[in-house]
Amino acid sequence: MGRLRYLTAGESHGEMLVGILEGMPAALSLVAARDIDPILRERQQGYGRGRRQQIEQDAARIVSGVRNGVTTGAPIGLLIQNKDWEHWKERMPIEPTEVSIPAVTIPRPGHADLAGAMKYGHSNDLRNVFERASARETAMRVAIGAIASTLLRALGMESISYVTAIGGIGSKSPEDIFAARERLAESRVRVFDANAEEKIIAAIDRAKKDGDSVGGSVECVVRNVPPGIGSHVHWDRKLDGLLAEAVMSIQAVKAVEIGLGMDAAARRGSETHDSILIEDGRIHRGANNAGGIEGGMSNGEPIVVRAAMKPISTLMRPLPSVDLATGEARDAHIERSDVCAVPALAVIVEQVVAMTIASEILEAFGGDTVEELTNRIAIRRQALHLNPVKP
Ligand code: EPS
Repeated sequence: MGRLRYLTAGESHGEMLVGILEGMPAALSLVAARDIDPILRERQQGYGRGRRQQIEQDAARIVSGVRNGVTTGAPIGLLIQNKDWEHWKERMPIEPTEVSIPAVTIPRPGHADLAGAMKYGHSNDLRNVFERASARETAMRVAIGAIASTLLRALGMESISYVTAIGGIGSKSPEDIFAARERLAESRVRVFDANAEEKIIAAIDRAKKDGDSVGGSVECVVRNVPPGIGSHVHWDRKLDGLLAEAVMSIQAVKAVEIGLGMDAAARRGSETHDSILIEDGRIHRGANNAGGIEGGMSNGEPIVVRAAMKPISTLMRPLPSVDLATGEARDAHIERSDVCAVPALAVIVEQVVAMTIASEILEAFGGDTVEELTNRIAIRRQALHLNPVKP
């Protein structure tokens, strides 16, 4: 369930995205330009993105809940302007208008267009569906997640996210991913493996030339998460379930894995479970196939979450569809879009994972100030320094 709540509002080509984050403790140092905007810029990166990312320079404006660079404990209000709105004012009016607005009536297979039209009665203009369905909304989720990440860092945690495959081309990760972090900043597709990068870029170029798109997969790791967040006692308190929901809710995500994930199905138990070892009174694990979660609770090992993204559904060489205005068979609507947004997905997954973990930390440890939270987490960590059993 968690103690952090948030809401987002806003359309892709509306005036702005709006967010409210409720439940952050007081006394967290928070500066948008330092803690949020660099991550918003990371979300805009990646080879294969469309022209929109050249128009936008996403930056968050904090409008409440922070005073003199420090959280007060009140709800944090956030705004992100859509620069592109300047070009869309006439097509996205809030007030009734006499100006005729061109309608989109041919749904794109894979997009929210058709299902949203059937649900909300928008078959006369699918824009009423896809403006909100657009992954532009993830800019606000990332801004809110960046605040959660700031809290996690203040509590001694660290996260990383990277691309593991695009268009079926896999990228290998080094042994120590945190030490190799710099390599991700140098990569145009957020991979560790420079050979894979070249092949991936060629695949994106080929897809673009063919009027097509590509998907891929990403991985996110958070280390130093205290043990015992989430719970085994009830289905809706399980950390893996909460992470799966948060990550699966990201636009275009079709699968979520924790630790070994799908690979565990083909293994024997002895090859799957992580031995429990003790050294100098400290418990540690032989491996981390569980991805840091056992019984729906964090076990102190790094949390490992993976997600798979389908290829973007707007195709410049469109698939067959139907014009909902006439009932005629037509090619699907074409809208400016990306060929590949998998590097952006990595950033988004990292921030929604941070949001879920921060929320569950607050649920488990309570605390109205960062200091209270820090002290309570320290007590939990102590609990694991077992003394070897003496007769
Ligand atoms: C996005 C902005 C959008 C798309 C993308 C995500 O910009 P525009 O529609 O103006 O080109 O690039 O949205 C989609 C792929 C989609 O299907 O809606 C962003 O900022 O992430």
